[in-house]
Amino acid sequence: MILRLIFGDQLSHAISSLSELSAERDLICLFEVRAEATHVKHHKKKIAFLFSAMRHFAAELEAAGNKVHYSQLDDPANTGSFFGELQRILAIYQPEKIVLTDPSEYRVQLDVRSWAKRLNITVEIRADDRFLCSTDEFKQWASGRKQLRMEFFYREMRRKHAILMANDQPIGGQWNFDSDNRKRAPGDLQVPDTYTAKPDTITEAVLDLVATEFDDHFGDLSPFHLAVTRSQALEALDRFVDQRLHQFGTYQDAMLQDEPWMFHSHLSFYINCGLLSPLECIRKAEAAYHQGNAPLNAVEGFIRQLLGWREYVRGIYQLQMPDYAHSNFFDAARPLPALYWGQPTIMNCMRQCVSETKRHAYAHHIQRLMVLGNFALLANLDPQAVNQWYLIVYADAYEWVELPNVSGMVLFADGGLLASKPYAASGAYINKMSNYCKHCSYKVSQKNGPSACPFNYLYWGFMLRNRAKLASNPRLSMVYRTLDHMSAAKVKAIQSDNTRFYQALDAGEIV
Ligand code: FAD
Ligand code: DLZ
Ligand code: SF4
Repeated sequence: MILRLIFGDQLSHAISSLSELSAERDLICLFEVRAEATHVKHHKKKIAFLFSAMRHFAAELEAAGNKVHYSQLDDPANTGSFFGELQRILAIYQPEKIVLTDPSEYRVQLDVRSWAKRLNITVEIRADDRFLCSTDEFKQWASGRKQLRMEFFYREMRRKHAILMANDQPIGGQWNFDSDNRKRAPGDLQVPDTYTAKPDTITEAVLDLVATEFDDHFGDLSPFHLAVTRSQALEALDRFVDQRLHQFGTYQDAMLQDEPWMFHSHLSFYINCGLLSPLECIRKAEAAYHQGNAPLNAVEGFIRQLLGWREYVRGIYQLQMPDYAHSNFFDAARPLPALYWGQPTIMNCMRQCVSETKRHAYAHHIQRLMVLGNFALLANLDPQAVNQWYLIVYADAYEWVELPNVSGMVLFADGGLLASKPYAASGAYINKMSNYCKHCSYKVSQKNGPSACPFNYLYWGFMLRNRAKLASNPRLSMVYRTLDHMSAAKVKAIQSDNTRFYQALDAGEIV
C-alpha cells in the first residue's frame, strides 16, 4: 500500500501526489489538525472554508472508488499535528511508502523532510506542478540578475506559455496596459453581486465545529457563501468571466465605500487551495478576449496578476526563504495597533478595510496595498506582526504568497528586492482612488493639525525618518527635492503631528 497525503491547499484531482494512483492498493489521507489552525490564529471563515473544502474533496475521492482516511478535528483520537496523525495512521495500515506533493510553506517543507528519518519509512516528495514556473526555472531566471523585476519575468512567462501572443509579439503591441487601469469609480457604479454558494450539511457541520472550537479567533463566520467544491469554484470562475472581467482593468485600483468586491475575481481562495488551476483561469480570460467579450486592458491586467505576480512571488519565496521572513530594512518595531483587530478608528479608509476583512476574510488588492499596507509602512509597524496579521485574516493567505507581498511589496522590508521603491502614499492617493474621504471626519485636503488626514503628515514623517536609507533612490529624488524646499516651520509642523499621532496610537487611544 502507498499512503498518499494531501494537504489542505492541495485539493486538486490532478495533483502530482495522486499520479499513478491505484484505487485498490492505495490509501489517501487528509488531516484536519489543530496545529495548522492555531500556529497563527486563522480567521474563523478561513478555517471553515478549508475544512469544508477538504471534506468535500475527500468525499469526491471516495465516491470515485478510492480508499480515504480523513481525520476530523473533533475526533477524540486526533493527535493535533500532521506528524502525529501520520504516526497514528502508519501504525494501523503499515504502508510501504508515503507519497506527497511538496507543501507550499517553508515551515511544512522542513517538517516533511524530517519524516523519513523520524518514521523510518520512504517519503517521496514530488514537485508541485500546479505552478506554471518551477522552482528551478525561477532560480535560473533569477541567477545573475541584479534586479528581479516582475515585468521581465512576466514577459518570459507570456512567451513560454504563448498567452496573448501573436507571432512572438504581445497582442495589442504592448505587454502592459496599466495606464488604462487607474480609473476612479463613480459613487453610483453598479457592481454585480459576488458568487454565493448555499452551505450544505457538510459545511453546516464545519461551521458549528469552528464556532465551538475557534470562538476566540478573529473574524465573522456568517455570512458563509464561499465555493467549497471544484464544480462550485468553476461556477464562480464563469460568473467572473461573464459579469466582471470586462471592467476588471478599468476599476482595478478603485475602492468604494461599502463595496468590498468591486470588479475583482474573488478566485484567490479557490486557486490557492487547488480547486481551480491558474492556467484554466488564464485560458478562460484569454478566450473571453478572443470572443470579443472583454477588452484587452482587462484581460491582460487579470492575466498579469496570475501569470506574472502570483508565479513571481512564489519564485521569490522559494528563492529567499528562510531569511526573507526576518527582513526588516527600516528596523521597524511598532506593535500592531488594535485598530487592525477592529478597535474603533476615526480613519474611515482603515475602518472600511478592516471591517470588510473581518466580515469576508477578503479585501481586494488595493485595499491590502494602499490602505492597510500603506498605514503599516508609514507607521513603522514590526514586519513580523504585520505578516502574521495578513496570514491570519485572509482566506487566501499562505506564507508563500502573503510574505513576499507584505515584506516585499508593502513594507519594503527586503530593501528593494521586489519593489523599486516603497509604495508610500499620502491621503491624496486614497482620495483619488476612492470615495472613502467623503465619509471621513479627517480632512484629506488638510495637511497638518488634529483634523488633517493622518496619511498626509505620516507620509512626510516616513520620508524624513528614512532619508538616509531612501534619498539615493532615483525614483524618490522628486520627493526629497520637495522636502529640501520645505520651510523649517512646515517640517516642524509635520514632526509635531507625527509625535502627537504616534503618542495617541501607542497609548491605545482612538485615532
Ligand atoms: P484579483 O484582483 O481578481 O486578481 C486575480 C488573481 O491574481 C488573484 O486571484 C490572485 O490569484 C492573483 N494575484 C493578484 N495579485 C497578486 C499578488 N500581488 N500576488 C499573488 N497573486 C496575485 N494574494 C493571495 O492569494 N494570498 C495572500 O495572502 C495575499 N496577501 C497579500 C498581502 C498584501 C499586503 C498584498 C498587497 C497583496 C496580497 N495578495 C495576496 C495579492 C492580492 O491582493 C490577492 O491575490 C487578491 O486581492 C485576491 O483577490 P482576487 O481573487 O479578487 O484577485
Ligand atoms: C490553513 C490550514 C488550516 C487552517 N488547517 C489545515 C488542516 O487542518 N489540515 C491541512 O492539511 N491543511 C490546513 N491548512 C492548510 C495548510 O496550512 C497548508 O496546507 C500548509 O501550509 C502547506 O504547506
Ligand atoms: Fe483615510 Fe485620510 Fe481619507 Fe480619512 S481622509 S478616509 S484617513 S485617506
